[in-house]
Amino acid sequence: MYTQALDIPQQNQDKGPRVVENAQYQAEFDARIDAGGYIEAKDWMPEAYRKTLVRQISQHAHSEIVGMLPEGNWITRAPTLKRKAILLAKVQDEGGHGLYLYAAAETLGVSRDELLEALHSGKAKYSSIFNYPTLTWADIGVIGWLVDGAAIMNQIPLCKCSYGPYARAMVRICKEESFHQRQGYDLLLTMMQGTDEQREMVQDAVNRWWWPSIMMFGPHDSESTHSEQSSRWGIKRISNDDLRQKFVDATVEQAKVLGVSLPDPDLKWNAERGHYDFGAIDWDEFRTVIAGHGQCNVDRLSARVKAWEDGAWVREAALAYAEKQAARAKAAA
Ligand code: FAQ
Repeated sequence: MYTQALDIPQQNQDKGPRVVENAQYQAEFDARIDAGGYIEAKDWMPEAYRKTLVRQISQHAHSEIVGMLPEGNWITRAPTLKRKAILLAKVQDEGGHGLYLYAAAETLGVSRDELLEALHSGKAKYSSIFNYPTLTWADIGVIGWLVDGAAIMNQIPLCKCSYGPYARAMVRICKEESFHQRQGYDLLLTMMQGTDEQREMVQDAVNRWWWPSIMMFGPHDSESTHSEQSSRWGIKRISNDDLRQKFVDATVEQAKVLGVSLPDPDLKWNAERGHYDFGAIDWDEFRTVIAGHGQCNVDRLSARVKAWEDGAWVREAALAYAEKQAARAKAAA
């Protein structure tokens, strides 16, 4: 159901006696990767490359649709019609990103049902960041500024990732994420020009979201299980730590313009490195969250499972309609 792949990628038919031919395919694949070229859905690819992409793209897709929940929580409470319309559009965009990404994963020979089953059973990961609660309206601005800001920093290099369908999906996603980041920053600028209470709300939200945003980039390079291989395959173009540093460097300046402080006493400019130094990350917290024990993991997953179950009639109706159309087309032929 819903599979976009027109057929099963070639490597699945090439098991057993055709090892020699696979070696030739492997050489062609390596040469294309080394030349910075793209691999397309119907090209031969090593099984491990395919599996890595299915893992990363599906986790990314899950993050987008789970990521709709913390902000969706505030649509009915947006303070003005303009902010409500912006937030509705943003949350809808995140749903769209999930759809492009599931479609990109499906080109690798997996079905959307399988991917969603992995999310619903807790087998598949989604981004740690979406397991934190949205307590005030300022959280909506801070998600746009910091969470979408971190997402863009991580996703721009993915526009040049070696797998064509993923890279192309990322181009459109990054354009939309850029609007998301700006609307968040604009919301915060407005609040910072308001009352003391509003400024305090912004500062409180920044204090709660800063460290989880820094964790979004994943473990230190030395602890990252997939980085070395993914970089060799041209999936990962910039390492977790380098992206995190780029994000910190850009964000400190934006915080100054906004007039908020960042909750890190060790944050200071290092002229020798030409970067901001920052404090130690609480990796225990990160590990707890990705193991399913963060503040909102249970709520997020149960909301997704409920949405899937409540939507069963839509999927059944769509299938029945498609079958009817196919039967009509056959009868007319
Ligand atoms: N959360 O070896 P690495 C968004 C896992 S989209 C949870 O370094 P890798 C838009 C990792 O999966 C946000 N798990 O892994 C939005 C692996 O576990 P596994 C999502 C994490 O893949 C905004 C293990 O740790 N973006 O925000 C996290 O090479 C606002 C070892 O890590 C993407 O998915 C984490 N933060 O690098 C939506 C971008 N970090 O699979 C709504 C695409 C690491 O072996 C509202 N993904 N892990 O069980 C990537 O770029 C990469 O997958 C990384 C991780 C960089 C996230």
